[in-house]
Amino acid sequence: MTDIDLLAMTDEAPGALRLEPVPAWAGPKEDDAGKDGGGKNSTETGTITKTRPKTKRPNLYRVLLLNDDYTPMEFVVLVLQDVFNKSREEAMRIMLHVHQKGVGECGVYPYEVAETKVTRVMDTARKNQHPLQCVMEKQ
Ligand code: TYC
Repeated sequence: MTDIDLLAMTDEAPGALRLEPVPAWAGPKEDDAGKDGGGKNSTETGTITKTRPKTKRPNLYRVLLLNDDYTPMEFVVLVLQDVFNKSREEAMRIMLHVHQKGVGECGVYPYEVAETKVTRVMDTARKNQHPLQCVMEKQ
């Protein structure tokens, strides 16, 4: 895949910076030009470029915890505090939600951040021999 293909696939929104060539006919008027006037005897050469603010929204992923019958509630609360930086109260609320509903959201992050958090949860659960499951889904 070429860079052009990748560019075409990018989901852009207002705000980001992007350099775009401006055709000669769309360039500055004589009044706007540099100190030589930019008129028909102008010595200015080169491509005129203009910046336009653009932002790229990152693709976001929800990180979800799944309920099971064996992982201790306290372990889930500690994971939520440690991996997802939740307060004790918020961690308790999320854990109870997952316990009662079967699934619950721990946070929404760009792809690589979400992936790292899922890995951290799964690694710590496995090390402690708990069946806790954590998944991510595109928002
Ligand atoms: N259901 C578990 C229990 O009763 C607690 C639990 C909550 C497990 C949330 C996993 O994602 C989970 N010990």
